[in-house]
Amino acid sequence: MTTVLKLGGSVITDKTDPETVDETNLGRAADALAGRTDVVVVHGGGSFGHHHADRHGVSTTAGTRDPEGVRAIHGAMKRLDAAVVDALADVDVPALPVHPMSAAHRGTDGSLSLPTGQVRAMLEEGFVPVLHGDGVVHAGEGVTVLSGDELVVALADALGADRVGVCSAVEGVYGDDGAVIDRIETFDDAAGALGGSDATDVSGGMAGKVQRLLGSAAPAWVFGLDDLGAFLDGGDPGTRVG
Ligand code: IP8
Repeated sequence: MTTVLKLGGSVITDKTDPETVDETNLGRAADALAGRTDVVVVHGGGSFGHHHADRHGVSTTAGTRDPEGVRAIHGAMKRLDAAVVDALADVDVPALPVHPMSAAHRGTDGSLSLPTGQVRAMLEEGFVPVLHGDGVVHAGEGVTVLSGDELVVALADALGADRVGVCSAVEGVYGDDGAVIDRIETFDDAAGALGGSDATDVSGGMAGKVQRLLGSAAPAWVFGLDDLGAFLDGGDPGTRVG
């Protein structure tokens, strides 16, 4: 059984402080992953990617042709990826970095082309690939942002994954009444309750997340860090999307 898991940038970094890892949360996430090899990990940008993307006016649709800006975004994401790989290595997870910008591209319509043969081969050889939100070359735009949410869906579909998990800074998707919604099957189920994100987030916050996850062939769950172990054990925590 293959699981694609996103560790939200808000979980593993301090989003209010540029390029700061939340070591406690990252350690907790790594502990939950200890002993597992049937998982592809993707992490978001948090205080690493989003500040740079915002400063250079780059989003998932608006690009830049400034190579320094692109290197700043990609370089920050590589630093965060190295921190995630190291944290996983510390608990003996056979983690290997995979940098999407080196392989992916978008067409003029924004559609993503993402080779995944290397990810599949890593899994088959017993490694845990660790990908991340990144910059992506985009026909007609230069380089735009490739969010971790888009990556999890593309990976889950390409790999025929059984489950998608999005470990976020909240316990699930909240409804109008402030309670976590058990299940979202259509965007309308939660449209009223889905707001933006508090800190700098160039990829659309919870609304964008839910919209992308609804496009996944595999069922997805949005949950908080306390429930990561339960999710990896096959449980049904937080909000099921799809
Ligand atoms: O936090 C965004 O990934 P996300 C990555 O998953 C960058 O949306 C480069 C801002």
